[in-house]
Amino acid sequence: MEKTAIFHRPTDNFAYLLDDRTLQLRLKTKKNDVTSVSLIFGDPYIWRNGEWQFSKMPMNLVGNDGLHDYWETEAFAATKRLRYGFQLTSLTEETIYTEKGFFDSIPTDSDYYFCFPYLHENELFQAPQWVKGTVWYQIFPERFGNGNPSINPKNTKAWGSEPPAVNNFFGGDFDGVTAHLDHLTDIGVNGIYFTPVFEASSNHKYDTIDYMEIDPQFGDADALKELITQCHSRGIKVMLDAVFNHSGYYFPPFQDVLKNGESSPYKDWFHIHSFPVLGGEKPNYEAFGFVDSMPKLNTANPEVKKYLLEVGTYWINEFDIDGWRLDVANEVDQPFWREFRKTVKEAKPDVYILGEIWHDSMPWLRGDQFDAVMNYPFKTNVLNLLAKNSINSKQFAENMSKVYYSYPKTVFDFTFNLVGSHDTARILTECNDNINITKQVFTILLTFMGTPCIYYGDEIGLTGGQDPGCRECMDWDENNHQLELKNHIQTLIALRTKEKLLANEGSITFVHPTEANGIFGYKKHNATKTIIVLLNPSSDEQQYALDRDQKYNILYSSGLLIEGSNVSISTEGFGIIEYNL
Ligand code: ARE
Repeated sequence: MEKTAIFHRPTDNFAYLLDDRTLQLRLKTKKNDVTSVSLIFGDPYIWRNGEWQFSKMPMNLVGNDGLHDYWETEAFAATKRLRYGFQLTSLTEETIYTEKGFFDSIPTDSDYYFCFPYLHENELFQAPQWVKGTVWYQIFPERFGNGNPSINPKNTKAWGSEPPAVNNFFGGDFDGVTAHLDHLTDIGVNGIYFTPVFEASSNHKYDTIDYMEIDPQFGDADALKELITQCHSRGIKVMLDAVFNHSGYYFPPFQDVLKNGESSPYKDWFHIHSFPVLGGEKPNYEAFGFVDSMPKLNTANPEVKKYLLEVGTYWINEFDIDGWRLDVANEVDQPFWREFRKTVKEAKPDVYILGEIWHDSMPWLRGDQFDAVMNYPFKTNVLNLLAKNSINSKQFAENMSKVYYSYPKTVFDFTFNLVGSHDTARILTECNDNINITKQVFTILLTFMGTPCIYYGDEIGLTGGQDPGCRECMDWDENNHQLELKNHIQTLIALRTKEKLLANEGSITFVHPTEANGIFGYKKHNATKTIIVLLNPSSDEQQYALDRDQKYNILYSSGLLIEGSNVSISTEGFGIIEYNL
């Protein structure tokens, strides 16, 4: 047995509450090494005749990431206290794994074991429940709809008359969004995530001038209130973007520092290395990257903190927004986010907090900071397989498993999945304009665990490369829409809305392909049924054997045929199949 590969820790993705008496436990072992695992567990204080009293139960092998197997079980802690260890068996060996190391026989003293001292209900990871039923739609407001030309910024170009550039403006605004809410209802989305809307000089508005004001090119407070009211009456939630890592160059406190140098009362609002303050390619102050027009805010400074926390509650209290997306979230100090969470949840207990983090985000998802992060590893994996062909479906299943098992299930249920955004090339462009492959991508996005987000225009087949190419004007001429893609997305959203297992109910296990680029997918299951999502990424027709003796019902498919228990899927096809009816 490869003991160096065996790992558990009584926290994070390895041990977490499902409710106040149930702990989900995971163990990692070398792939194909251990043949069975049992959990040894009990209350540390229950002893008889000088021996600790424990129970034993088998753990399930639930997945693998190519290097490791993952074992899982749910331990019921009647007294809310738990000590536990693992009994592992391989073809040649048996061992007991505890906090104190490996043993040949079961230690009889509870002190040896992993310790989960007490299951406190308030330590259960809790994100707003409504998010589970949400399909987000991301809007870059400068480019969605121009509903009020009278507030166009200077030099506004005719809508869509030229490609999006770093500095051009097309006059998108709130009225333009309000006017097109039917489009959102028609697709079936029920949440809007707006990139920044506060006063700023650029077209993307990530360079805030005033966090308490709407940018005049988007409208006034009444226009935003009207938009939010109309969204709410249609059951659409609204999330705004909080850019707290840095301000814009024209943020008055930064201008004051530029003007008054060391004597500015705002000098500690930023991270200034020396005076006079100098911008350029390597500014002498901290910034977002080295972008001198985005000076980094000192979020540990009590005055900055107070100001930004007020911003956090102001838009909730005055505009009734439902969520905050936090820009460059991992470069802001975590104590600040802890206070942010407390403050905004006091203002609105079910407000949603989404961090923008592209990497492993466990530290921010322990219940005291964010409800979710933007799942860019999901996007990378889906695109590497289907669009770029840089991994095969076996690696896809392994990579996805690795991401999935690196979070508690309770956290992953809320992950924010995306396949493109204002920071990436458009999905259809990534898929070389291949509609079938783009349909496969959306099949995964809209049936996977987590909350999906569609970037405006992707549903009608807009194209474009990296920023700024991916920020073109929404095309409102239906003759230009890719209806096949739009219908596909509508169908999947409708299916997801009707069938909760396709959204975030139940559990997921991955279908690992038998061949390098064979059929892959995942099963979503609860106590009564299983739904299996299968995709063929290869350039040949492929077969997959369903479990025998089941009655199958195809919910939605393309290029799929079932004969007996054998599924054939043509190239670029997919299937969503339900069984155990
Ligand atoms: C502008 C131009 C670009 C040019 C850039 C450099 O448009 O063409 O390349 O300047 O000078 C905003 C605007 C951008 C703007 C940028 C700077 O939207 O258009 O770029 O400001 O002025 C990392 C961060 C992540 C960040 C991305 C972009 O971790 O937080 O980079 N995303 C947010 C927003 C952006 C926004 C900003 C931050 C700044 O969503 O829209 O940009 O407020 C990896 C790394 C990630 C990295 C990612 C992308 O995989 O792991 O950490 O994200 O690549 O680069």
